[in-house]
Amino acid sequence: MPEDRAPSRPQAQVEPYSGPAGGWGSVKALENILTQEEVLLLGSEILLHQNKPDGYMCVSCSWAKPAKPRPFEFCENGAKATAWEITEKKTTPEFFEAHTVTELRDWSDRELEDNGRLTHPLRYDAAADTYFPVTWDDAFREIGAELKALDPRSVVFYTSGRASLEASYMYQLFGRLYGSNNFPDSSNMCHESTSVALPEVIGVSVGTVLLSDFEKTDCIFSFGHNTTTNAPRMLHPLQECAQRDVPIITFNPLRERGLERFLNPQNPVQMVTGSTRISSHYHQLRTGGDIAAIVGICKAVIEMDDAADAAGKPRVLDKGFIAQHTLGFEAFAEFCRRQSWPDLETRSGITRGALEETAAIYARSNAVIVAYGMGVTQHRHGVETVKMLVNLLLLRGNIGKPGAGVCAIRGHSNVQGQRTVGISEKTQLVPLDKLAELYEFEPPRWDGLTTVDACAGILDGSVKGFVSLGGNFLRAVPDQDRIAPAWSRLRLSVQVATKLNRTHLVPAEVSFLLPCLGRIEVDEQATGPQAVSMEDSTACVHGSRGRRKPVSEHLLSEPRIIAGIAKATLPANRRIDWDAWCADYSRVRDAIEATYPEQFKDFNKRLFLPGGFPRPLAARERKWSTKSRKAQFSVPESLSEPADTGVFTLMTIRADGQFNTTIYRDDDRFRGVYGSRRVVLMNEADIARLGLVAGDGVTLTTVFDDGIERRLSGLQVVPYAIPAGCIAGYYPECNVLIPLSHYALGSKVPASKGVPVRIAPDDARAVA
Ligand SMILES: Nc1nc2c(c(=O)[nH]1)N[C@H]1C(S)=C(S)[C@@H](COP(=O)(O)OP(=O)(O)OC[C@H]3O[C@@H](n4cnc5c(=O)[nH]c(N)nc54)[C@H](O)[C@@H]3O)O[C@H]1N2
Ligand SMILES: Nc1nc2c(c(=O)[nH]1)N[C@H]1C(S)=C(S)[C@@H](COP(=O)(O)OP(=O)(O)OC[C@H]3O[C@@H](n4cnc5c(=O)[nH]c(N)nc54)[C@H](O)[C@@H]3O)O[C@H]1N2
Ligand SMILES: [Mo]
Repeated sequence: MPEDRAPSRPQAQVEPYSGPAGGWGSVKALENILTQEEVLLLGSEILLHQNKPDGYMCVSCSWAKPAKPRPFEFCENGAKATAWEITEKKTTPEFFEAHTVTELRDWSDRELEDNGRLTHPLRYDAAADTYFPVTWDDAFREIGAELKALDPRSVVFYTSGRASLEASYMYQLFGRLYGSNNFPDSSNMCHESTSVALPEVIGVSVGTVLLSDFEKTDCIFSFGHNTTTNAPRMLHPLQECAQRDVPIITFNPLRERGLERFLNPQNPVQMVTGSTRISSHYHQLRTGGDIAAIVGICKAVIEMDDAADAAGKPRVLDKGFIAQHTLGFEAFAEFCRRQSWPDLETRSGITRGALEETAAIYARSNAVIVAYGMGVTQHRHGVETVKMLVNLLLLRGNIGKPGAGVCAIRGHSNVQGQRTVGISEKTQLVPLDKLAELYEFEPPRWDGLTTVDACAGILDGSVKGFVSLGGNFLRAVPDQDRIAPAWSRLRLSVQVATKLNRTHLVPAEVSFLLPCLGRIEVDEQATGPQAVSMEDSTACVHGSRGRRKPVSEHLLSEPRIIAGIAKATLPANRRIDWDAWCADYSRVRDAIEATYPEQFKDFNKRLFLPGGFPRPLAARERKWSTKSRKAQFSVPESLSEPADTGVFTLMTIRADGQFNTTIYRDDDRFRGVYGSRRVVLMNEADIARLGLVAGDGVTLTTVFDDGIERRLSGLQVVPYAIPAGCIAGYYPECNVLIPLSHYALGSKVPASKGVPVRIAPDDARAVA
């Protein structure tokens, strides 16, 4: 993968951020982005409809949308995402006439997307090395012919988590009618560790809490999520909890600003009276130290219970719940009792005292929520860590009661919903029999490719066609330097997108770039303007209606594009009228309801229910759809990854100025890093020990035993409050360092938060 424009890279300016998250800084940042995207007046009006019943659902994160929204139910980052989508800037055919694809590869990720919305369907021309406009009919015809010539097993249908339930359902149906279960999506790089762990232990694949549980909880744990930047609207319920003196106990190697203090920029009183502390306790654990920390807390709780039992006092554990609802408690309790405190302290980086204090708070709380993000799922032991969080909750019956439960904070705004309506490579998660019955066909029964498998297939040549419903695959995956060259040997690449990104600049033999409507745009079809729907992190489903005039008259909606390709590829099926579905999306919702009658009961009627309608989840009712029909305690196989001397654990994270591979600005305001993303955040003592000083350029080299050298140079050292031995850099710049086979066991989520690396100065002085 060619690097971002390398020469004259600006030095990062470092100015530690002392304000709260939100506040006046937020107001200013919002002004900046609206101006930058040239949408000042219109943008502000549009924003009033964000996350409102009968408005449109934000294209940024998947945090729950309340039934009684605030006057402005959006955050700074949601507004940035809106401005980015409804920008006046355009990437037109004239633009491609003026720039070859080779030339564009020298542009940075930010420059590419900031050039504006794609306006015409395009086909790559190798002789001219650029994209030329093509009619939609020609594009569909040629894509259909290409797909028909390929073996369905060799074609991958990737989805980034933004497409609606309607588009996603049509996409998976089309793929299965074609003969493939290759449906990796961004979830495979994200919360798949959750989707693998939770079904095994509590029988559902998603978190169990509802927004209303935050009103009833009396203790919240937060593990590995940067709420400030990545789900800022969640700071509102957290703030309300903090104001009720609910302990919020955070485990994160970095001190994330919004988890410390928050000032609601929409509350005029607060803007004057000042910010609220969010976390009551903040534990900067070692990266990858979560299992050890959770086992430590569980050990202390179990030993408190042992002591209470011996003294004839009231029990600390919810013995009734454990007996009635769970299996495996004794083995887990024995495991915890056996662990030594010094070992748990070393592995977690947290003192016994702090873990015992946490256990005491847990033990006196009646309803506990555990919330978590990528700091948990993107590790070699990510699946096990999720199971440990469940163990902690099960000890006191904290699942299936008001104010308690698992809160898996998902990423993309509809990534959870896509999995719900059949975007999955795992056949056991898809009602194939039902699809077979409804559409009178025999769906493929083999498990498809995950994202990692798809990359491996691109490398070994077994994947020949790649259709992408959104996303920036080549930039989001690990080992990009290896996968991008192999990608150009693909026969077919079809990219449905809103903006130009790096994946589009690595053409296959036949490449199409198909521009689609964004969610904020009016989606006018034969029966009038259409609504779509999505599912948030709390499994509530919301309708969404675009408001903005489409940026170009040549755009098609995602359902229309999918239908166009489907019609050109598949024989007619009397049970599916693609045109009728496109004319009226409520018919697609009827089809979703027919496929999932319990989950989507009265789908069309409930589409715009304020707050969304919750999908029924068995675990919320203390019904366990696990193999044993009980909630399952589990014993971890390992407490942490072994660390060799001189090897650092690199986490690759998001800055405030980005949405995944979309870079709005080269700043990370809350971490105080401005003007460059080519930095590595390091502990001061480590910097001194390596003989470095702040501002030095360093090279990171991955320590991985597969004979492949992975290195990244020109990273500027920034001293930061992070535990010794742990460092942080930005995604996607650091993805070249992540080996494809370094992933979470069980889920294959790339272990992007636990990459073993060595550090050397750029001038190659040897460093011990
Ligand atoms: N504005 C904005 N919003 C977004 C996104 C965005 O890029 N920008 N992306 C969206 C997507 S797809 C997703 S998945 C989410 C991602 O949201 P997050 O889950 O917050 O993802 P990251 O930014 O990668 O940050 C991971 C956090 O985990 C911490 N961490 C790292 N390693 C460990 C560890 O070993 N243990 C613990 N306890 N903590 C650790 C890091 O310090 C950091 O605070 O956000 C979504 N929302
Ligand atoms: N090192 C490292 N790697 C990571 C991560 C990490 O933390 N560290 N995080 C992982 C995670 S959690 C995720 S979710 C993935 C994200 O991976 P992806 O979902 O593949 O990437 P995005 O950057 O979200 O995709 C951005 C592109 O989507 C297109 N787009 C935007 N809106 C729309 C739309 O409405 N429709 C269509 N069709 N296209 C649209 C635009 O063209 C834009 O360029 O990255 C993963 N990669
Ligand atoms: Mo994600």
